[in-house]
Amino acid sequence: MSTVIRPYGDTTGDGMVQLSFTLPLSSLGDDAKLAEGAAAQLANKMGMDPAMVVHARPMGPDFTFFVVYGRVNHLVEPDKVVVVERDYPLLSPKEANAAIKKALHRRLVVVGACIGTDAHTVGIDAILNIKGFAGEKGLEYYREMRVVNLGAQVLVPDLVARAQEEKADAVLVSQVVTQRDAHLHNTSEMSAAFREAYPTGKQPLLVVGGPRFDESMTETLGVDRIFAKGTTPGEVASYLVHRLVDQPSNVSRRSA
Ligand code: B12
Repeated sequence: MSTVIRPYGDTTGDGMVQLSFTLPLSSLGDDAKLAEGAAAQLANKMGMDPAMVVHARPMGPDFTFFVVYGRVNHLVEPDKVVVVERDYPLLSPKEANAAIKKALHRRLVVVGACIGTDAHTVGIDAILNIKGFAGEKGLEYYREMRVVNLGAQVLVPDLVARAQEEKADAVLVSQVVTQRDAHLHNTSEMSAAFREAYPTGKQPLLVVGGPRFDESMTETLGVDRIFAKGTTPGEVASYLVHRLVDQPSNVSRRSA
């Protein structure tokens, strides 16, 4: 039988949630009451009842940031939640190296970059740099991988050209800035450029990552895999081995 749960605030299942947003309204001086009323109205329309404005802070003369606390009646059905599960085994660096050596007889080539105007390199470096992330070494530590990290603000044509020059097996792209869906537009542009530059079925494995990606959007964005926040290098290395070494069709499409 499926279970339902509700948010927890003061007592179990009381439905209390907290919401924050900004409205283009002044809350300075006499404007304060109207601005708070507008915030409560929005929260009411979103299903919060009662909606208590617990914080209102002017953001300059014409904008106000609000925090609203209140009750919602929506039920959460955990059984109906759909998530992208890891569908490959987690390997140690030793296991990954051994699998690559045995199947490819050469090093697996990984080209990484942060594309567009995005200068947030900490995420891609966490995956690629030898020092790694969360206690795991990055892909540079893997003896059987050759990592080319192009850094920040790489233009898509330059990424494609370098991937071709390096004979990349996999291209790893990071996108952290999400303003105006830049991460989605840049990723779609990148995958389209690879489709155009390579013969069908010969392009490198395209992997994208960043904290605000929806992992289920691979088809929409034209990439093979999406990694979201909290990804560790070991997960990425294991995925690359799974796709490029364990699945023979992928090996041949790239070694041609
Ligand atoms: C550090 C930082 C910076 C540094 C970046 C330094 C650097 N060399 O990277 C500096 C100061 C330069 C900076 C600048 C800016 N920043 Co900034 N920055 C941050 C901050 C504080 C931390 C990001 C970070 O390093 N996280 C740690 C890493 C390890 O986490 P991660 O990126 O999520 O990566 C993990 C996963 O997502 C995943 N992953 C990520 N990429 C990839 C790729 C692959 C292939 C894979 C497999 C996995 C993967 O694996 C990683 C490990 O688990 C965030 C806020 C925050 N707390 O997150 C804001 C933030 C990202 N910045 C922001 C903004 C707005 C800016 C600026 C526009 C500010 C400005 N007005 O100038 C500029 C933009 C510069 C530019 N051109 O990109 C916003 C973005 C908002 C949005 N909606 O897009 C944030 C969210 C802050 C905020 N709350 O407003 N920033």
